[in-house]
Amino acid sequence: DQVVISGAGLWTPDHVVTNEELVEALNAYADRFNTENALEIEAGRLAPVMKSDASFIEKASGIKQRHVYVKDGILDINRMRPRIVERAEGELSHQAEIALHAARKAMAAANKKAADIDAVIVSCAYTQRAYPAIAIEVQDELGIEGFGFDMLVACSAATFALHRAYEMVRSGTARAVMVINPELVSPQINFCDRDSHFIFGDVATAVIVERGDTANSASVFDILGTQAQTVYSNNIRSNFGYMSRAFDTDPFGVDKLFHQEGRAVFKEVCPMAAEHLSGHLALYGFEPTDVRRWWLHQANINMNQLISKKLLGRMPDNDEAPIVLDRYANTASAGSVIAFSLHHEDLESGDLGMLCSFGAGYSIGSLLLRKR
Ligand code: CO8
Repeated sequence: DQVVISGAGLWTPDHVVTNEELVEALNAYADRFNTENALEIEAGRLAPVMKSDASFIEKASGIKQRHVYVKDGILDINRMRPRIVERAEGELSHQAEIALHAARKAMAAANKKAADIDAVIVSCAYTQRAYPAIAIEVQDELGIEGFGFDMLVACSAATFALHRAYEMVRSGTARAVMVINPELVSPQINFCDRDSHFIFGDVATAVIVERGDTANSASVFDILGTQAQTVYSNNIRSNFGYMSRAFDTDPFGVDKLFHQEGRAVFKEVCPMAAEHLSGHLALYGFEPTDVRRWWLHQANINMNQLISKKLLGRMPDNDEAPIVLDRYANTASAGSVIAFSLHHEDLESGDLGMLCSFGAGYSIGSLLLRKR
């Protein structure tokens, strides 16, 4: 009754926004805002818009650029958000479209047809609507019989969905499960805020989880075990939700967008993640030094280095703990799956790997994998 990961798919949006482009737009916006509101700012009744700095961004985060689904509008100082055309109800939704790109790649990698798959989970930081589930739309497009559902766990949406897929296959509910993470997060970024305008990018990832005895792809990983942990924190929040319409506050206010206490998150999450990972390994009689590859959550390079240092007692190299956030930025839950997608084919039979997410919630999720 071994459960395996037999294929992964990665879809990267065509459009790139560099740190320099983002900073130029925010600084032009800040200049205009601060000039137009000089009197109010001077009197202390309005806060100035603070300017950003590309070298700060790279040093503080490791991010050099991000891919976005739609670039138009993001750098327009009269808009400061992507311009995405709403589609009619009969058309394929934006999020289902990017989910499908990744799903088809994962099916090809795992050597699976629609008829081999019994369930679809779409799991990400935001879904573009409440219902019908994006997963059911994707299931229909792919011609998969069975069932689908959406789930939201912010940064740990991908790992927590893989956990559910593992349980579904293990219990016999499904022969194979498609887990998709269409992280279309750019509409939730406050591009006017220097603290967070640089953090995120869009992407879609997908993974096939199936029974070990049906797996027939080039790269198969046994799932040795899954572990999860959540601890409530207000330090990373988005207050956007279906209640906004009823509140007598601005339904588009900045508190409805991603905001965080980045320093506090850094301090609190790093030790939690390191302890979680060593605890997960200890359950199976392994030490951190037994792990050949770490596919870590991609939020901040300094965070990953600190966690790895706590685990290994030294800095890992890019072969042990690949970093993808220089190119992709933080892609909410998909970061560790991007790292897995791009860096798993070289592993040898018996090599151990750890896939792990950590972030908003707080939430931590991990899967201990072994190459067949
Ligand atoms: N340019 C210039 N200066 C800046 C900028 C900027 N862009 N941004 C901040 N500064 C200033 C600050 O204002 C501060 O000034 P002062 O000292 O005068 O107050 C100074 O630089 C130092 O700021 P920080 O202390 O905040 O700088 P840090 O070194 O801590 O770096 C980071 C900031 C990069 C945010 C860092 O704290 C970090 O990465 N923390 C961890 C964050 C994290 O992991 N968050 C989880 C993200 S949530 C997630 O992954 C998924 C959520 C769901 C998706 C949402 C999609 C939209």
